[in-house]
Amino acid sequence: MYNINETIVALATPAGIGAIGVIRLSGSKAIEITDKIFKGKKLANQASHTLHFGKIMQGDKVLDEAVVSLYKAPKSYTGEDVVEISGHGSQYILEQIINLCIANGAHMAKAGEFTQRAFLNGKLDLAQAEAVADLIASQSGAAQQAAMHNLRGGFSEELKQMREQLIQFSALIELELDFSQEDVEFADRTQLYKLIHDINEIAGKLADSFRLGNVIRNGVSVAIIGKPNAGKSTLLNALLNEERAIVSDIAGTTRDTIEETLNVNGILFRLIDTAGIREHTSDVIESIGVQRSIDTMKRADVVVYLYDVNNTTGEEIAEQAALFKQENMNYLLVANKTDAYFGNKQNGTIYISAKNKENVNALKQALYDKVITGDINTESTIITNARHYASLQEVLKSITDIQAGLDTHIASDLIALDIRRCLFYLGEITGEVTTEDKLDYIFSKFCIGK
Ligand SMILES: Nc1nc2c(ncn2[C@@H]2O[C@H](COP(=O)(O)OP(=O)(O)OP(=O)(O)O)[C@@H](O)[C@H]2O)c(=O)[nH]1
Ligand SMILES: [Mg+2]
Repeated sequence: MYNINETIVALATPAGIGAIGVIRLSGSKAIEITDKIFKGKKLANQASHTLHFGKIMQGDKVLDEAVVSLYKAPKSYTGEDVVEISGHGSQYILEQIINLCIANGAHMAKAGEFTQRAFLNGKLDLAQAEAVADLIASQSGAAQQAAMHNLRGGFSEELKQMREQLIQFSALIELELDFSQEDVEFADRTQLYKLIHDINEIAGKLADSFRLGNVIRNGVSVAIIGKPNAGKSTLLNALLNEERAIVSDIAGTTRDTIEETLNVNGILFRLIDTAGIREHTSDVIESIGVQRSIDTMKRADVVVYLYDVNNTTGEEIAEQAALFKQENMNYLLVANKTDAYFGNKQNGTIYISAKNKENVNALKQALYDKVITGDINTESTIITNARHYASLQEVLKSITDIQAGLDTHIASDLIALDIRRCLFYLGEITGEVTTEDKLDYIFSKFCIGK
């Protein structure tokens, strides 16, 4: 539980050694507290959005030389008075500065508390606040773009407008209930129908974008699976363009899974090299590795089945493919060692030479195409948040009920109920409807200092 009256402090930059480290304070006493430990101009008398050089004093000892940035309420990230102290990036110095702030009345900020205050002060809605966390966590171009789009308002505005229109209808319908004896209709059913139709379309499109959003936000896990010596580790190295995994002509070289990330056109792929799968091995460690490979394969978003084209029969491959299909897996068949192969090529199979890095780019593109259909339109809104997705599903359900109610001319009070349900879930996304517990939960997933 947060106490919004407290002035909070936290390190805003990562812990560790850096050229500078930034400590951030927010709250009504942010400037007063900083004035107590800062030797330079009196900050309380300075204008907002100004920088001040001075000394951070620990009693009469100079602890550090620092630059202080001032943001006065409401023109700051949180909407409160905010001070940022940029000191030298020594963990010791930064800890001491934080301790000084606490000794002078500041409280250590909890995870996400700065952004939660920004939300509570109306600087951001909930979906935007969540986009801040996504932006910080983004590890690829696509993730950054989607988060940035949502931070700038993305779909919030659209949802808010729909919600407001629906509120008007809800009010009119509830008014009808007061006149239920007189059989009047204040709410224009044709207009309501149109609005419901629009909400259905927009919410449906947003919900559909979640599959892609999930890929963008969490990346795609790719298990490289196959028999020993197929060239899986060689392929991992070729994809990464780096000698990451040990390669040898001894079957059973890779024992444990090896995971590395690869960025393809802005999408993050987590490649997992696995131990070659063979049924009969007396080696205990190898058989643990084989079990791990099977588990990895089951969890992966995409399975790359790699085989040595020179010693694998068509029946074997067909059998594998049937197995993947039966398990509903997203898979690619990849034939390796084409440098020593002169036979026929099958449709639907990618032929590569991992050793000579031949056609490896085609495989990268095939991986990308497996998860992304068409271009990622960076300007369109993509839902990346499971919470939003869950709420949108509920919006869509209530819309179906409203529509059915209108079609069958059911009583207004029942329609009013479904509309309220729809309003609730629309409002939940942007935070217009929320509870303190829910907020605490959402913001606790943030990092401290944001
Ligand atoms: N000619 C040829 N040899 C390859 C190719 N790719 C891998 N090899 C060779 O095949 C052998 C096995 O390669 P690895 O990458 O260790 O095979 P793996 O599938 O990881 O094997 P395990 O870890 O034992 O399951 C090595 O001698 C590689 O040099 C290729 O494209 N062409
Ligand atoms: Mg290997």
